[in-house]
Amino acid sequence: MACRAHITFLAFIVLGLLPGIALGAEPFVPSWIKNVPAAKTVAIEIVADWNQVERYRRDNIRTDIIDFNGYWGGNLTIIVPADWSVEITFINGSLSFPHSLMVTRVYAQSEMPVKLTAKDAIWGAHTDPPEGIKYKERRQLNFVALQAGKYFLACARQTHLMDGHWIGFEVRNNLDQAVAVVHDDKFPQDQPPGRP
Ligand SMILES: [Cu+2]
Repeated sequence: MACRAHITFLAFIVLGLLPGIALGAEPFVPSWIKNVPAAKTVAIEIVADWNQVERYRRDNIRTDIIDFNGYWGGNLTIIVPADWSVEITFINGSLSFPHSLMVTRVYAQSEMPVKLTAKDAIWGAHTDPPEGIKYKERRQLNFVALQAGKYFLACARQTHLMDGHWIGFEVRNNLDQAVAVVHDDKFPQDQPPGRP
């Protein structure tokens, strides 16, 4: 009897720990997402090559990873409520390359176009010009998240989509605020974390 109670107790401990174990996949609201539920609006700030700057600062080394707020290749997904207005401030933080931002459909790696063009933009949502803006330039990208579903936020510069310059974007019904989810299985542990 004492043994069974002990096992039950252990089971409670294990169950209690599970949310902690899964913490990396928990939705969270990072500092760069500001929700205004009363206005059904979310303001999002995205810096291209945020981590390139961070890597230079830490190690003075160059990497081939191009990112949005330190995330790339779908290792982060931004999820916004359906019908909300999305106001993205896009800033190019790259010392090396022009970058842009575009809402697109989901692409498997094998079907990614060599280069995205304006007609690939869902709801016409892309920064101008699609070829990219220069270091420290910024653009405002405003659109309404009209249709629930899964999308990409991708860079339309040259081969950047194929090179991993994209993150997940999802529009979801019955969600009370915009959140982000980090996919730890796609995030190498030797890389510095993304923008908190
Ligand atoms: Cu890019």
